[in-house]
Amino acid sequence: MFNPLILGGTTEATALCRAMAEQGLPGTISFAGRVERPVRQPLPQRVGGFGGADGLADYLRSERISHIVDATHPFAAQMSRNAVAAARASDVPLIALTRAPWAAQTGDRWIRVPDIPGAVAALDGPAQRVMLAVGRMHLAEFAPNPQHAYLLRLVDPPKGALPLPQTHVEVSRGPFTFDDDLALMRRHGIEIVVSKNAGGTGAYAKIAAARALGLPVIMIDRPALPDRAEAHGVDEVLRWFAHAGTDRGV
Ligand code: 3Y8
Ligand code: NAP
Repeated sequence: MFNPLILGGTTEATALCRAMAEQGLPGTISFAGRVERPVRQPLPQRVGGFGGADGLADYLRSERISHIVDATHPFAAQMSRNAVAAARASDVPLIALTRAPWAAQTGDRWIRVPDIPGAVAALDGPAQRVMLAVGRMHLAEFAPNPQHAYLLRLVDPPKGALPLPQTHVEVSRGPFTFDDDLALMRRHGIEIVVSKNAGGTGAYAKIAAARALGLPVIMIDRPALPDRAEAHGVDEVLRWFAHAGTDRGV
C-alpha cells in the first residue's frame, strides 16, 4: 500500500506535496511545530515531534508508512539522523530531497565558518550593523557580542525579551526577494550579514543583495548528515516512489 511520509519545512517539501496532490497521490507531510502557522499544504499534515528515532519507528509501523522523503532543511540534522535510523529499524525505504549548498561567486566576500559558534567568534570585534538572518533558535548563542546593532529576521513576533541589547526585529517568513532584501539592508545600513548555507532559493536573496552592496557574509557551513539516498528535484522523488521498496499500488 503506497503511503509516503514527507518530513517537511522547506520550499522543496512544499513543491513535492503540490506535485503529489496534482497527481492524486496520497501522503502526509510532517512539521516540527516550530512556528505558529506552518504554510498551508495540499496534503494532510501532522505537527509535532515523534519522540526520537524510536518514536518515529513506531509511527512508521502504526501508520503503515511505505516510503519516507526527508525534505527537511539541511540544518535539521537531528531529524535527518532520526529518519535514517527509524527507516533502517522499520525497513522503510528513505530518500532525502535536498538542495546543493550555495557556492561563492565572483564578487562574494564570504567568511566561511564551520558552525554557529564559529559565526559568533567571527563577530568578535568593534561594533557593526549586523543582519543576523539565522532565525530564532540560536539567537542566545550570539549574546557574547552585544556591541553590535542587530537586524533580526524572525518568522513569528518574539515572545519575551531578546538575548541581545540592540536589535531591530523584522517579522517575515520567506521565500525572500532580492529587491526586498536589498532595500531592507540599505534601510538599516547593514555592514555584514550572517547566514546559514541553506542552499535552495528561499533564503538566497540576502546573499545576492550582500554581493550587490559589496558586504561581507559570515557563511555557516552545514552540519554533517548521515549517508542516505539523495534527490535534488521533485521529479526524481516521484520516479523513486515507483521503484523503491514496495510497488506503488496506485
Ligand atoms: C516550521 C514552515 C515553504 C518553506 C519556506 C527554505 C525557505 C522560507 C528561508 C532569512 C533566513 C531560517 C528559518 C528560513 C527559510 C524557507 C522555508 C525557510 C530561514 C518555515 C517553516 C518552519 C520554519 C522553521 C524555521 C526555523 C528557522 C528557519 C527561519 C512554514 C517558515 C532562518 C533558516 O521561530 C522559529 O522557531 C524558526 C525556526 C527552524 C531556523 C532557526 O534556527 O530559527 N526555519 N521555517 C517548520 C516546522 O515546524 O517543521 O511555515 O513554511 C519554512 C521555511 N523557512 O513551504 O515555502 O526552504 O529554506 N527558515 C535558514 O535558512 O537560515 C530564514 O531570514 O534570510
Ligand atoms: P532538528 O533540530 O533537526 O530536529 C529536532 C527535533 O524536532 C527532531 O528530533 C524532531 O523531534 C523534531 N522535528 C524536526 N523536524 C520535524 C518534522 N519535519 N516533523 C516532525 N518533527 C520534527 O530540526 P530543526 O532544525 O529544529 O527544524 C525543525 C523544522 O524546521 C524542520 O521541519 C525543518 O525542515 C524546518 N526548518 C529548519 C531550518 C533550520 O535552519 N534548522 C530552516 C528552515 C526550515 P522528535 O525527536 O521528538 O521526533
